[in-house]
Amino acid sequence: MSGRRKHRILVINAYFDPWRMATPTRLFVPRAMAPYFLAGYFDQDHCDIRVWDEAFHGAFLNAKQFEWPDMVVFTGLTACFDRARQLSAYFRNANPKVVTVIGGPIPRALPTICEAVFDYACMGDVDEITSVIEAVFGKAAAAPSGAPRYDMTRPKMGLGFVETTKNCNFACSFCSLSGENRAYVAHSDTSIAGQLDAMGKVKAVMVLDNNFFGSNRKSFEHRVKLLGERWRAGQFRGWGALVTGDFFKRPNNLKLVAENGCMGLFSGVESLDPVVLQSFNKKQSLASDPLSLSDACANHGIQFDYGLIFDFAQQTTAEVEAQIEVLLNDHRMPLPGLVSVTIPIVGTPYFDQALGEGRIMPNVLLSDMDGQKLVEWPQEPVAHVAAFLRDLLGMRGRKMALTRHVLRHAWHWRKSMSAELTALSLVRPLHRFGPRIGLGSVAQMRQSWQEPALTYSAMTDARRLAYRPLHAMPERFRADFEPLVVTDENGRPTDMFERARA
Ligand code: B12
Ligand code: SF4
Repeated sequence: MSGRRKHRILVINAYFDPWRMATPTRLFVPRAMAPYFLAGYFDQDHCDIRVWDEAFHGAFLNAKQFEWPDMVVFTGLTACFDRARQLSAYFRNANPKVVTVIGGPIPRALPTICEAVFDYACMGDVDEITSVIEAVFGKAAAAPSGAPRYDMTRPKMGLGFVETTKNCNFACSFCSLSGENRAYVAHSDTSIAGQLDAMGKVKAVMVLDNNFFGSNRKSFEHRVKLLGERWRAGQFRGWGALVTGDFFKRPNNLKLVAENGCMGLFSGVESLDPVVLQSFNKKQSLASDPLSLSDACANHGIQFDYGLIFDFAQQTTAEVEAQIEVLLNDHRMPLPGLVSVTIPIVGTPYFDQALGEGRIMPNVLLSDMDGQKLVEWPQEPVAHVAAFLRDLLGMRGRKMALTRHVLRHAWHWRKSMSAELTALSLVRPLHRFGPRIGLGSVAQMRQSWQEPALTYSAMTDARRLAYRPLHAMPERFRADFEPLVVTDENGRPTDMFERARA
C-alpha cells in the first residue's frame, strides 16, 4: 500500500456515445459488465475500488478525480481506443506514478499502440488482471474469489447480468469475435453459481453470452437448468438471452427455455436480405424472419427481439425503405431493438476485405466506426444516403406509423405475454426511436449541447469535443488527443494505423 492507505483503483469503461451525448444512458440493455468483473479481482481489505462506466454513468469529466487513483484499469469497445488514451493522459498528468492497464477488444485489435500507451496491455480474459495486481501491489491485493462486484452496479434498474459462455461458435465476417478467434467455452458451474450468488435477488436476469445456445446441446440444457433452478427458487421473475438463428430450428428449445423461466430472446436477424446475409457469412440467420420467430416465441410467452444491420454498399435506400415499410405495416412483427449500419470492426475479416477493396471512405477515424454513420462508400450518393440514414435511425417522418405499430403489436400479443412484457413492448420501441433526454451533471449536459451536429457520414462529421482537452495539458500529451486515423485521403490505411495494429 502507498503509505498506510489502501491502493486506489479506478476501473473505467471508456466509451464514445455514437449520438455524442455525454450524459448517462441508464436505459441501455445490456450493460457492460467487464468493469464489475474486473473490480471483483481486487481485495477489498487492501484496495479502495471505484467503477466508472462512461456508457452508464456518462463521460468522465470530473477533473478533480484525475489524481485519485494509483491504478486505472480500462476496458471498452474497439472504437473507443481514443477515449481510453485521452483518459489515461489525464490520469498520468495528474499523477505521474499512476499505473494504467487496458484489456479487452481494444488491445486485441491494436496491440502495438496499446503496449506503447498503457503500462499493461492484457490480451486475455478478465482473470488476467490478477497477474497485474500481484506484479504491481503484491499478492495480498488480489482477491481470492474474483466474484463480480454486482453490489457496485447500483442503480441496478431491477436487472442482474450473468455470463454462462464466452466467445462464439460461429464466425460472421463482421464480428470482432471472428477476428479474435477464441474458443467458445462454457463457464464452470462454480463460476455461474458464483455470479448468481453475487447478484442476489433481482427482477430479471440478462444472460450476456454472445450465443447462449452454442454448439454443445448437453451444456446448453445444463445451463438452462441452472437458471431454471434459481428462477423456481424465486431469485428472479424471468431471464433473457441472446441466441443464434439455429436455436429456433428445434421447437423443443423454446419449450425448454420457457419451462425454465425465459421471458425474452434476442437474435441477430441482421438482414432480411439473403444476399447480404451470405456476404456476412451469417448463414445461421437465413431462416430467421422476425414474424415466424416472434410467433414461435409468443406461443411460449417469450418476447422476441432482434437487430438489423443495413449495408448501403449492397442495398439501395429504396430497398431498405421497403424493408422498413414491411415491418411497420405488419404489427405482428416486433420492430428491431437495434438498427445499425455495417461496421468494419478493426481485426475482423470484413475489415480487411473492405480496406483491401478500397470500400472504406477517406480520412475515417477509428472512433467513427460506431455503427451509426457511413464509413463505407454507399452505392448511391453519400449526401442522399446520409440523409436517409439520419431519418431511419430516428424514424423521422415515421413517428405516427411507429406509434400505431407499437400499440397494435402490444394489443395483438397481449394474451400470449405477461402484463410486464406487454408494457415493455409498448415502452421499448418508443424509447429506442424516440428523442433522448440527456440528463446528467452540468458538465456532461454542457458537453452534449456543445457537440457539433452529426452528419451521419464519417467524411463530413466534425471531431468530437473529447478531442479538445478539458484543461491545458503539457505538450508531451499532445499525441494522446489526436484521433487514430484509419484511412488516408485516398482511403488507404495510414502509417499511423498500420503501426498501431502491427
Ligand atoms: C453490454 C454490451 C454493449 C453495451 C456496452 C458496451 C461497452 N463496453 O461499452 C452497449 C449497449 C453500449 C453496446 C453497444 C454496442 N456493441 Co456491444 N456488447 C455488449 C455485450 C452484450 C456484453 C459485454 C460484456 O459486458 N460482457 C461480459 C464481460 C465480462 O466480457 P467482455 O466485455 O466481453 O470482456 C471479455 C474480454 O474482452 C476481456 N476483457 C475486457 N476488458 C478487459 C480489461 C482487462 C484489464 C482484462 C484483463 C480483460 C478484459 O475479459 C472478458 C472475458 O473474461 C457484448 C457481447 C458479449 N457477450 O460479450 C457485446 C459486444 C461487446 N458489442 C459489440 C458490438 C458490435 C456493439 C455495437 C457496435 C453494436 C452496433 N452495431 O451498434 C455497439 C457499439 C456502439 C458504439 N458506441 O460504438 C461486439 C464487439 C464490438 C467491439 N469489439 O467493439 C460484441 C462482442 C457483440 C458481438 N458479438 O458482436 N454493447
Ligand atoms: S453469431 Fe453473433 S457473436 Fe457469433 S460470430 Fe456471429 S455476430 Fe459474432
